[in-house]
Amino acid sequence: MDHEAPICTHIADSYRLSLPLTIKFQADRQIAEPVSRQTLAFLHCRMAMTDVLSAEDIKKAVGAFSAAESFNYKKFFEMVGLKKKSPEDVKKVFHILDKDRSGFIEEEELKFVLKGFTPDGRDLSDKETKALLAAGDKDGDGKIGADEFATLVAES
Ligand SMILES: [Ca+2]
Repeated sequence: MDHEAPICTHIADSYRLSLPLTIKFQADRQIAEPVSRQTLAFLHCRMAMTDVLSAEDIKKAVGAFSAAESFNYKKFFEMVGLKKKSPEDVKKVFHILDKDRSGFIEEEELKFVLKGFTPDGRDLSDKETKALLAAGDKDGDGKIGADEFATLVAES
């Protein structure tokens, strides 16, 4: 990976030969050159949660924890279908939740984790946010990295 590549280039790599997307993008932009890896990385960083998970599962899972202080990440990840997804899909979800593309899900992003799945999702309380951070932050740096997120999902 070259050092100027965006953090999610490794995701785009697996889509480099994704022809329909490439052609559609070129048609939209009326350009002839091949779409760069960076551009594809950008497009895939902008993926919607419903590109990875079913809208119905998301609705059910988010709905199940609509009551204050009821959030249970283990049940949520299972209900939303994330637990049975491939490591690549789990990484895509991680990157969608990493709104500022820092490469980590920070406490502020965790608070809005349900909104990351659907705009209807409620904000987590400070207590729920801290509990989720404590569960996911294995190395104690106060944020959740991609590997920590994968572990959190696997544990659920
Ligand atoms: Ca972040």
